[in-house]
Amino acid sequence: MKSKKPFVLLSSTGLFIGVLLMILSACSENKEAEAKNYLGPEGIPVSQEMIAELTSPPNVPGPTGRRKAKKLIVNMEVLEEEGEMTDGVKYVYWTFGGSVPGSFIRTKIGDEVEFHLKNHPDNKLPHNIDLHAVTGPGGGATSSFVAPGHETQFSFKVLNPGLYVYHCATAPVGMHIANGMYGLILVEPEEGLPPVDKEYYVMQGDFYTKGENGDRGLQPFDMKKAVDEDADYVVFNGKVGSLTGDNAITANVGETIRLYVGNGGPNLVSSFHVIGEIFDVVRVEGGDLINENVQTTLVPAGGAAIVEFKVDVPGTFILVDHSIFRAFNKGALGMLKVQGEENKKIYSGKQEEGVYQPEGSGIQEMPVDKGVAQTEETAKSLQEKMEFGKATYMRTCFACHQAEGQGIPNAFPPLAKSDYLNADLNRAIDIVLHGKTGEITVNGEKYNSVMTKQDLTDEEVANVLTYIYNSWGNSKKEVTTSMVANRRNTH
Ligand code: HEC
Ligand SMILES: [Cu+2]
Repeated sequence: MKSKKPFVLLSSTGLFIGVLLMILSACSENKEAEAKNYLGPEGIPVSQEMIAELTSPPNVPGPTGRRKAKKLIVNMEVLEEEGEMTDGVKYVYWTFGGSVPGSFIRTKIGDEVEFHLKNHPDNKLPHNIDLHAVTGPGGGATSSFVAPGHETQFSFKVLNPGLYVYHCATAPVGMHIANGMYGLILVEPEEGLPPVDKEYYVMQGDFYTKGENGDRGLQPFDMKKAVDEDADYVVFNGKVGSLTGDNAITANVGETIRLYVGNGGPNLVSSFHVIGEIFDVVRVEGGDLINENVQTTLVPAGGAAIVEFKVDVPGTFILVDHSIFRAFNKGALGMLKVQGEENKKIYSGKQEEGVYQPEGSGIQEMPVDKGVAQTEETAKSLQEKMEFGKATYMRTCFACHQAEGQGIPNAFPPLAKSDYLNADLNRAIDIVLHGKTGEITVNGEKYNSVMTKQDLTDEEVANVLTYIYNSWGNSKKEVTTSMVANRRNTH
């Protein structure tokens, strides 16, 4: 509901007037100002150094207000951690700063950001970061690639105001994003955004699990469903219920709210809507364009929007992706709880909290347990072994050794045309059964890393190795279940 016209200072207009005044007053101003107007944001000088405040969702760091551009140090740590998608459903999230979405970064136009990306030593995979607010190749991705136990550093100057997505861009990119590696970085205009009473950070993401929605236990990522865009969960802030019940965001009647809404995807576009509210202002796609009096705004995958509204009456307002099955059946539902005096003129009703959650928190009852299945049958022909082996590979080995067995330089050795693999079949079986540490040389390149023990049945090991040996130019050996059982019992 609208109270007053939002005041908007288009920074380009401001700049234009600034330039005009400069010309009229016929120079003699200080050199800094001249450089700035001549070069645009690139010329904005930075004073002092400052450590960026980073917040986890739904919190947002304090406004930059009227502060000058600074050298802003961002310390971001990548953590791979098990978390809960919903009651009884576990998922291993890959995160920027330990949360999904990752820590919110708030900058001001002209800031020189010195970005430190740390990959925790307990992590299994290399990562990097592509910030859409960066002007430069890969948005920082190539400069920030970092292996577990290492740290990288790069800098950039923020030149364009707006709300931007950042995400991991390490291959397979879709998988890193699907596991939660995204967040928002805000670049405030010189004069700052107009003040509001409450600001919150909400980011949508779609998740793909081996089991169906609600299947219990630790659910691995499902590549096939991700490729097919067949999401099991569509959620705000990383999990079902992150913004409902006690986790709801709050406000008081009469306050103005600003939501920084992002969409990490990887696949789905969000039709963002707040049930019972009208956005007084939408900063469309997080840019300079302002739309007013909007019911639902599109937030593209890898994009954002800023929505602002005043709350006039108390009650629970439901945040949804208005592709509505996602809200009621897959988790894309949050709550804004507003307290205060009723205003019968604006709304007369009879209100019921939670009225919009008739089907619970996004979990549908699934009568049969499909948790296991899949590899229970026994493969008979070589072709079947290849098929089952490929499924195991895509589920278990693929994250490190990559889709075509090509590996990742300096991190994961190739399985394609691997001289190490082809030289000794029993050794390969042992590696899959027990893991591997210490230096090895594969195709002339040295690796000294850790492959954890893979929790697979003898048949799964036989099938996955048969698949690998019969793919990508390897030596076409067939591995049987009894060969694996024999190694397991004797080594
Ligand atoms: C978490 C990452 C990771 C996963 C998952 C993983 N590996 Fe590995 N793998 C490695 C690393 C790292 C090495 C090298 C270990 C070393 O340096 O001693 C390796 C080495 C190997 C080797 C020997 C080197 C070569 O290139 O021939 C084989 C064979 C192998 N892995 C097979 C598999 C199979 C099969 C799977 C799935 C069942 C799998 N790995 C899952 C990380 C992984
Ligand atoms: Cu990553």
